[in-house]
Amino acid sequence: MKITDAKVFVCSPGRNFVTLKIYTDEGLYGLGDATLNGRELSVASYLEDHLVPCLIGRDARNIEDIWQYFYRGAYWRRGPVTMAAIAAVDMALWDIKGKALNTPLYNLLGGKSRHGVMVYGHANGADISETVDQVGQYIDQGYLAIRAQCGIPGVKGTYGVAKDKMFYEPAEKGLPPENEWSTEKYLNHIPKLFQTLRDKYGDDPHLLHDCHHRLTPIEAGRLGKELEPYHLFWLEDTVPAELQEGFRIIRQHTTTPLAVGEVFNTVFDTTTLFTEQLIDYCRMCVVHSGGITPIRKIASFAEIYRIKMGCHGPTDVSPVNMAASVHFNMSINNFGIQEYMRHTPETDAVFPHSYTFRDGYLLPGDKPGFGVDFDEKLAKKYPYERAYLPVNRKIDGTMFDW
Ligand code: GCO
Ligand code: MG
Repeated sequence: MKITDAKVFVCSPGRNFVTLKIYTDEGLYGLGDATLNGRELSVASYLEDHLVPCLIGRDARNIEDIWQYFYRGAYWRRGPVTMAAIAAVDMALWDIKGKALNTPLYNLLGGKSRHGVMVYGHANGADISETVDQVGQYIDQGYLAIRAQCGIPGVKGTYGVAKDKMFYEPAEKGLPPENEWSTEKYLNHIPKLFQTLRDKYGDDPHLLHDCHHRLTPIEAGRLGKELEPYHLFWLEDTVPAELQEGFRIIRQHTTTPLAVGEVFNTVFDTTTLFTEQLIDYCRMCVVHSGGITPIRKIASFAEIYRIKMGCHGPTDVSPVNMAASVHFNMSINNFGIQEYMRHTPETDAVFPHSYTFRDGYLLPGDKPGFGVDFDEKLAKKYPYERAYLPVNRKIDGTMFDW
């Protein structure tokens, strides 16, 4: 089965997405997601200018070899742009294989390990009471797990507090907006949020929280310790993700489960964390870690250390990635949870998909491959619009992590 063509589409049905479509001489095509928030056009160029020319004429069935050709065969490796581009190729080839064998992807990855993929939704509010109400709304919709973020008094524009409650979107059109940050105020406030949530909703809902890489290891240790009475499902991205050794300090101070990995690109980002058992959940994303082929190997590596997968699934990757992630999660034993931020109706219309949400779980459906399509005609109505994630400064103006 020869690859005859591959096209890259950049569209913006509510936000920007980069989509790869690979065509074969047997009339089958496959879809891959290549979206990298705020850097979409770099990945589109990487694909169009550097990968697509090398793809034409290759046998679409040889997924492992094509992955190694683009990763191992290249001198310049790793990094989010490279890995998102390789991931799109890899995803599209798995989609084609599923269609060629007329079976949903999870069957090719070992079959079902569970009846559905437990997901967590994003509750957020300007203050504690608004967030508490939002958590209640997610519980009412059947969610079993909810991430809770809230505004910090005296701080403008805190991470995770959205303008649109249901369709949280961190990027903004135009140039990067500036947010404000105070670690002191944040650390004093967040335990109160979780105390209120447990008082109101009891022990059952799984509660999660994302620090978005803003703490030092000892600050993370303090927060984890103060949150212990509220038994979080996980505390995410406490320190900058590059600082693998920092997790040793956090672990010495708290039993709150730790999650990290949404900005990781290869297995080499995980080695210290896995082998020293410094985290509980690996949050790598199918698209940003090079596709289905490598993330399966990463999950197997994590399994040895009893670390579970909790894949990144924000609105800033497309339903193609979400479907790939659901199939992958269905198949592995060490599945923990899947992040699920709902896409807007505009996005869903451009990417019709067979996965559905029911009673706290995503179900993959039984269409062959990923079960996602791409409406090219509709996508043309939504051209690319420049948009950036915010940047972040301390209250005194010092540049900080966003
Ligand atoms: C999450 C993430 C996102 C990121 C976003 C950046 O846990 O979902 O932290 O909200 O900020 O994906 O592009
Ligand atoms: Mg996060």
